[in-house]
Amino acid sequence: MVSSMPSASDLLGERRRVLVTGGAGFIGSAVVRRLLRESTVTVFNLDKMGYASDLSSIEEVLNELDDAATGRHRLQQVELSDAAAVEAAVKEADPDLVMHLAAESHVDRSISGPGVFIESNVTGTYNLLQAVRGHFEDLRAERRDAFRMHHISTDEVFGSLGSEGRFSETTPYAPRSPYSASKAASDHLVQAWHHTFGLPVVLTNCSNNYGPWQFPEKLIPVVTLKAAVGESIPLYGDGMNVRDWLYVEDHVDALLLAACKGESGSSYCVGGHGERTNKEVVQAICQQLDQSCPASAPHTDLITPVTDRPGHDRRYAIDPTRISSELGWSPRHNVEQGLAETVRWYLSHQEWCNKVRARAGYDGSRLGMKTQTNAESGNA
Ligand code: NAD
Ligand code: TDX
Repeated sequence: MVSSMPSASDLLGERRRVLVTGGAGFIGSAVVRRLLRESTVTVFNLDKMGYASDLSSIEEVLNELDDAATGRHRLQQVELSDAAAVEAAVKEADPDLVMHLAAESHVDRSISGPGVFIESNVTGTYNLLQAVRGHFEDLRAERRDAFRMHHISTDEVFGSLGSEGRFSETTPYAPRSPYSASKAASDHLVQAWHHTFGLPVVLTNCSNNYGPWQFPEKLIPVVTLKAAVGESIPLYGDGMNVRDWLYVEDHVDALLLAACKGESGSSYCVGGHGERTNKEVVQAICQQLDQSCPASAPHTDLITPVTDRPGHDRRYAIDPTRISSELGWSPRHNVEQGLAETVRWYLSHQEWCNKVRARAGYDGSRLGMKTQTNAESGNA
């Protein structure tokens, strides 16, 4: 670890109780692991335990730590669209800090079935804001001063870039998928609760994360797992769409800094100067597989251009100047190292991938080509 990144314990200071929503998901579980390893706070993990949820990584950490750590992780299986359940969970957690990561997160699924994105990301965030606002207003003065609600969002709220420019905190919102529109709506709700009700909030908008324990439906795990078994690798459109890749642990660094040191009412853009075309990412994975599991033909032969994602954003890129200069954040992994580690991890955790895919009833096939209508989703 670089010396400039303080430990979670140093950052949290006097805060003893942290409510993490979505703590059974990819990024949320990385936050929970860090809090358990690097501090003695009690973590309330509010998650509906949906298709992308899994607690194996947290259980591994609890097994490494002493018995007392087990009591520091409290799962609250709660659906955010249930206002009464959310209110009860916030009361039980009695948090000094809320880190709100729970959301439906896969763009392709938001095309096939947008309804759950509105329920979870918009209504869910509204219910959480109302419950947290009630909690904040009841806090004693000394806890109120340090209290923050940190809303974790995405660069996709800013829309699609051409070949030039980068998103920053002043970029106008222009979401273009059901997922990004639902996240943009939640960002606006969070800002409104700050301005109207005085709730102390911090927002972060991050670029594409990658790393271990991601539900295998997104680009890097999908490509690695398909290439490993010789299946064709679906590359959407011309493969020249650009994403700004950030290793998940670097995102956790940024989240802890923003949650604990960020200025109330502010937002911070997070990205690691990791711009790559999808084609470059896929080719790099194939080259690594050529070395670690050589086949009769190069793995790049498996790359298959497929029909583009509807409304596919062309390019995302983040200017992280603000979080770097104000909070001292910088990424600790470059894409080459991080990607190589991640590919090795998926190759050695294929059993876990098979388990979570089977539990979710997901066979790895293409998502997001057919839009669900009201009649199909039961809203007619
Ligand atoms: P994920 O899909 O892996 O995990 C999300 C978790 O939230 C799941 O465990 C799920 O069960 C839970 N959840 C969803 N809806 C819920 C509801 N209604 N009630 C309770 N729990 C619910 O997602 P992730 O990749 O870990 O993303 C976490 C957050 O970070 C999201 O808010 C996402 O928008 C944001 N984000 C993700 C990325 C990325 O590249 N993955 C980048 C930037 C921002
Ligand atoms: O099989 C695939 N083939 C392919 O070409 C898949 C799954 C994806 N793609 C392309 C689409 C995108 O241009 O790869 C790129 C990355 O796709 P995803 O992994 O689905 O991520 P993206 O749509 O960019 O969104 C991600 O980053 C921002 C997360 O899922 C969001 O939660 C986050 O907010």
